[in-house]
Amino acid sequence: MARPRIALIGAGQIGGTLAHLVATKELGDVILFDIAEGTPQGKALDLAQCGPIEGFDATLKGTNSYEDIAGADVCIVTAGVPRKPGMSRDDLLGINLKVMKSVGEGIAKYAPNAFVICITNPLDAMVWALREFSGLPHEKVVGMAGVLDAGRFRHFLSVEFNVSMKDVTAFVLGGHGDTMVPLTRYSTVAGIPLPDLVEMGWTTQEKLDAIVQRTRDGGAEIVGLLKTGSAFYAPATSAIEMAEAYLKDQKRLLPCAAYVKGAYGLDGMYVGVPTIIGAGGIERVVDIKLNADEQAMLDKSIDAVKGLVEACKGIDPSLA
Ligand code: A3D
Repeated sequence: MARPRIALIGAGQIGGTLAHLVATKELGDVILFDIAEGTPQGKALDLAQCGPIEGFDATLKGTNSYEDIAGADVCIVTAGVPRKPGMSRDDLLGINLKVMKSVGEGIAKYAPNAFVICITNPLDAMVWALREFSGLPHEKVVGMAGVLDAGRFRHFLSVEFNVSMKDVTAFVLGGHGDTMVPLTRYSTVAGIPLPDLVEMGWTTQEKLDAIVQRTRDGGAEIVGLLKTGSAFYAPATSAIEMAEAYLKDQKRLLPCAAYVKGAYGLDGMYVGVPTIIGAGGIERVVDIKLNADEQAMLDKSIDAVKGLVEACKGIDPSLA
């Protein structure tokens, strides 16, 4: 059987890291696309030369032509601009919306059967716009944010508790922004929920609240340190987990920015929710029970996403 074809639209910091991960994990052959001439070609050649040393079998091709993504099984989209210090994700909306239009049209023409994972910010609005521009089925177009946000939460918790990161699970809902909702009740150390760990004296409510806030600000903390762009290693590895779940039909339960119609009382919008990813793409949106406080936080986050979607419609009337 031929190797899967994985198209990476955007060959910047995340795109290059994605290409390396796809090759080392032997998930398939890589097509690295970018509008910058020479960048995808140079990165693809550099990475291909890791092959004999790392011992992977994968071809890597850099291109400036959408024709080369033809027949891709997975497309991971990072095209656009990242944040600089002092910028919010929402400041990127105008520029990245135009990018989503060209990317969506390219995918529709050359890779209409692909599972598409969007990473470009502001995430929840961009994945919605990308789906609109591409016209692909909703279950095949999804945004990466929850896996990363949960990964950040799990990392901070494992340091606080001095336990293996492998034993920490975490749940994050809502939009990928300041209003994201890390759910402590559904986050655990090997099944013990965080509120119980507070009662057991493993941490205090104040420390837990500070970790929740640090998770919400996790992207900005890295932007502030890097100064020239935003996080790229963990965002890339998070998208790879989703791509692998699709390619290997793993039926993983992963938090993603998925199209939600019915669940959580929503009437068709993209927002971060727990999902099952398998060969069908987003096979199920998991509608967990929220208490009044959690629902209020989610409602606030949903309102923030709706505001961004309306702003997109204002910029590009074809989306209205
Ligand atoms: P960067 O290293 O600048 O790479 C972006 C690439 O996109 C560059 O190589 C550009 O040349 C290319 N590009 C620009 N316009 C187009 C176009 N029309 N078609 C094709 N390629 C184009 O950025 P990055 O890789 O660090 O980040 C990429 C995106 O991911 C940004 O929007 C970030 O804000 C976003 N991001 C999201 C998360 C989430 O958790 C959702 C995390 C980190 C970054």
